Amino acid sequence: MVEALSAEDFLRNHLEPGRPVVVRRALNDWRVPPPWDLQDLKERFRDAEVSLFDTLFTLEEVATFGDYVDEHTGQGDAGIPPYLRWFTQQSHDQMIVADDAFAELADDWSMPSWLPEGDYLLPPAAGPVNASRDRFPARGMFVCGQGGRTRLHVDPWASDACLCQVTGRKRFIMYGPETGEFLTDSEGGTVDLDHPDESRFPRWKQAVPTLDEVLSPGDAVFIPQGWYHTAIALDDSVSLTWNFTHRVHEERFETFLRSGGGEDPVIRFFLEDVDQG
Ligand SMILES: O=C(O)CCC(=O)C(=O)O
Ligand SMILES: [Fe+2]
Repeated sequence: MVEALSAEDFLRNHLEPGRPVVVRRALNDWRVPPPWDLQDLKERFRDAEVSLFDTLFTLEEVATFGDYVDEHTGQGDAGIPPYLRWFTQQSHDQMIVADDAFAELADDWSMPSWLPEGDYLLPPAAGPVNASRDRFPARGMFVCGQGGRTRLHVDPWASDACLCQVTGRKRFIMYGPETGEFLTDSEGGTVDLDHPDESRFPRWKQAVPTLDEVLSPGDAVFIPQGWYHTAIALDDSVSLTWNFTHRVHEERFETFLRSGGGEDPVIRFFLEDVDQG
């Protein structure tokens, strides 16, 4: 956890070696600094269609933004609410997109200053890009009521990720790639830390998290590729997040593409757009 981070420090000590970091008050210079008001977002996006997911990435339901906020926030009930993940376009057949909402919010925020401005392979871009304006894979607004969670997983596409906390507190727990032998089974399953199946993951307790922090509005976290992570909303929560691959990880990305990653619809969406000029 750090209070400030330079671009050079981030590149050398976090992005290149793949080390996570939470940066406190990383978002204070936004035109609209966090906390963002969930009721205000509800007024703006009330009738927009959004996708609701389970505690991982299974789509469960389509709702309106307003109905989700009315039904699943503000109460702090005992159950686990569905998780609203509203992604901008990242594949050709995606029906529900957050592009209009992101366009409307584009002036309000920007990527943390320590993230690279350019030299990305994913999304491929010659010049500078910013997740507040440009498409990135898994770029989305994530909303969930208190108690909502994302179960333990590793992000796809051999990519890194950034998450900006804009409303409420969220506990974020991360385990290094080397703990995979304890957290996964031979079928590629990952342990559910809320209901660990001891027969499938007999040694899961041997995995020790490297990072276990509560994000507050204004904090940002860097999630390096290969790190297992899980998140639990301690309050009604809103986050902005996106994935990316920078040129320093060219070899890793090429290996991913060669081993079948190039067939992934998200990868095709981003890489083909470039081919079309
Ligand atoms: O904030 C969360 O719920 C976790 C987000 C995340 O890790 C993801 O969407 O890949
Ligand atoms: Fe993730």
